[in-house]
Amino acid sequence: MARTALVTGVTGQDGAYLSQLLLEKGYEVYGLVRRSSHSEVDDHRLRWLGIHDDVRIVDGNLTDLSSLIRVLREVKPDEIYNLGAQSFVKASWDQPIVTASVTANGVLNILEAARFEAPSARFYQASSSEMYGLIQEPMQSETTPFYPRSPYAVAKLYGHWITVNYRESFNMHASSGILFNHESPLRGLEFVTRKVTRTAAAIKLGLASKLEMGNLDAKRDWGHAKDYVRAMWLMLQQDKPDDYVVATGETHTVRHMIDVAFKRVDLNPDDYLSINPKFLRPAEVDVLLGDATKARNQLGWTPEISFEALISEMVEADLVRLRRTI
Ligand code: GDR
Repeated sequence: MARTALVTGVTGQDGAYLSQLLLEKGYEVYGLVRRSSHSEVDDHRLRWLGIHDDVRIVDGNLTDLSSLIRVLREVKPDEIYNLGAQSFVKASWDQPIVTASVTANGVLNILEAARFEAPSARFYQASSSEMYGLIQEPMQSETTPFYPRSPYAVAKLYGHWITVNYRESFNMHASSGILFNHESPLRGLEFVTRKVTRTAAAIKLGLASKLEMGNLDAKRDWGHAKDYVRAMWLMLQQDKPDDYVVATGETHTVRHMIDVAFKRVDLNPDDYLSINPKFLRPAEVDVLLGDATKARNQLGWTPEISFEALISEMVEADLVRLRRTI
């Protein structure tokens, strides 16, 4: 019998790559989608990967407990991957209550639904390096204290701890993956890497003439989403649930990332770059650098795609997509 997985946030970057991985492994994959009255399912990422006909879409909403109970009763998953969230850090200052409802309380809702309807399902919570915020150690591991710096990060911290608590209280196989930034051609345009690779490609093709940015000095540990979804799956294959940092162990400034992207199209970013304060944040996370030793030792996980290869792939994909529009 094929194993069954339920993926929340299936239309996002990680949902798409994780679904692809699970389908390759022979799973039946169900994707939770919140439907609104005026829109079709936004499955462009699933289409990009050619798996839109293979993922079974089920309607539900992380803020609606009864919808989650219904879905789990129908799907009876062996594994639940909770990737759904309001995931844009900057937007969490504009919509802090929505962020708390989905990104924090949504985790409680799906854990409650799982406790009643699928108590033996294995559960993955998408936790975030943003929880380290104002970093308390130069390299962040599972034992580094948290110091969240945005409504988003505070909400993720709740999601992390309620997952740990349900594991300890109800003996659930619930794991939390503390993933550092991970990117790909399927990254949303609001995030910094994709904004930059898309703009570099657009300038190269004569479709744009400037790049307006926020804080260029911020440093991030950027990996490839395809590598990171493999770590999610590995966590749920372990005998015991646990928490794991997933990171590359390299950090780069936003400025350096811009240089790498523009070099790929033989342009000098200084000819186009300016700072627009509207992209600055009320409180910033200056630097993140992850220590994934535990994931390496216990899961056998190592990232395979380098930072340069990642940015290069993203610029390349944006050139392809934009050329189609000309
Ligand atoms: P982040 O990702 O907040 O780290 O969270 P993002 O790509 O939005 O920002 C990274 C850093 O770049 C700086 N920056 C800009 N960011 C954006 N979006 N736009 C700009 O113009 C810009 N200029 C500078 C930011 O200030 C920041 O320091 C991501 C999300 O995917 C979260 O959901 C996830 O949990 C974490 O990564 C790990």
